Amino acid sequence: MAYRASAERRLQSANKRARNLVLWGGLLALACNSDSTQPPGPPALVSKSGGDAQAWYYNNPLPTAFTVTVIDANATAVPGVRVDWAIITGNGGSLSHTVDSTDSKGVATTLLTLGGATTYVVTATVTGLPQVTFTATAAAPPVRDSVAVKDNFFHPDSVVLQVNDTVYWTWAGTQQHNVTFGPGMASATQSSGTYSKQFTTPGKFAYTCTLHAAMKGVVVVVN
Ligand SMILES: [Cu+2]
Repeated sequence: MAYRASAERRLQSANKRARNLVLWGGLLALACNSDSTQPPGPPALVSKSGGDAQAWYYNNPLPTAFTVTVIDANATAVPGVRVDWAIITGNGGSLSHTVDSTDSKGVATTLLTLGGATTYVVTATVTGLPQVTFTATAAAPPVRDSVAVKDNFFHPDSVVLQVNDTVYWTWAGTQQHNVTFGPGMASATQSSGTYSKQFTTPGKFAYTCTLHAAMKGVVVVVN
């Protein structure tokens, strides 16, 4: 009986060692598979990785570039692949690149500037692979925007308007607040009333209430 028990213990212990060996072998195999020094194979897939389906304003660059990623059959990024970009719908639009080459992460980009059309279709082509299609739409920017100064937030906290137009802030809370873009570009600190400012250059202009650091807003001025 004692002999049998000790034989079982030896067997269990041998099984444990065998399981450990299998486990380590598996981990080693995984480590070898993820060897990143393996050069990528030929391009197998082009996929969209950013910028599709933006709605923006006539005659302005989109906020985000169109981006594609090229991978091989093992999903490894392929650098140095030629990507041709073309506008197939959209009069007056233009692209920052009509030819780009994928970078070390397999990524190629182009930035579309909208023209006077309302709908745009842009293709990304890698020879021998299915084409990828991006869309964008354009509309006229708002000509005037109003912002409520509340306790303790701006509503809305982001507005878009066309260059040379004006934003109007109206105090709508009970506490004191201000609209401050920076030195020499600020409203009074007040609990009622209005403030307005004309914007004569395109860009993104952030502002805050200096009494309440969490009160933040931005004015986006487009062409
Ligand atoms: Cu405030």
